[in-house]
Amino acid sequence: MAIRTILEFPDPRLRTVAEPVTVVDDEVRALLDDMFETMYDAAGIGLAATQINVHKRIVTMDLSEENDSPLVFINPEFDVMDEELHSYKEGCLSVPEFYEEVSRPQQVRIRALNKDGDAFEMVADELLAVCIQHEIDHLDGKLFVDHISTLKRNRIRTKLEKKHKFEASQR
Ligand code: QAP
Ligand code: CO
Repeated sequence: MAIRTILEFPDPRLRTVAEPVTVVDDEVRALLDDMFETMYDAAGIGLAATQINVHKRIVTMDLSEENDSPLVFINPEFDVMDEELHSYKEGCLSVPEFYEEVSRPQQVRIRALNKDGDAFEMVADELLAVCIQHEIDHLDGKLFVDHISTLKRNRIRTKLEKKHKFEASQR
């Protein structure tokens, strides 16, 4: 198991569209272990493989306080069940320290494969609905900042670019 580096906005690699997983094998399960280790280490509730520069359609999540309820979504898809939009102040491990309101459909039906490669479906609302839509966005090369104003997005880009330059100068 290993903690992987999380890419940060505006890294262009976050714009890669991820490929579907064809077989859920031990290599995928080893990647899932690294994703959970990386997500828990960073105190995240959701991580898409895209964020660790692996362009496969894999998402890990744990919405529990105790970090004892790991969820795996391989090749996840969703249908909107309730068109009504709900706004949530979102964050992202790839956009550290920035949080903005994003509106998304409040109820979705998720279809995915589990870590054994078996298909499952679940109806999601509240935080799970927000999180799966946010993570599927990552697999499609999108970020929550794409849902806010250009002005706000550009401010965040400038601040993170400054932080990255500073971090590079300290190495
Ligand atoms: C995506 O986000 C999400 O800025 C998961 O300094 C966000 O785990 C789903 C995090 C909102 C639903 C609602 C962000 C940790 C974690 C930060 C995360 C930070 C430390 C974000
Ligand atoms: Co994110």
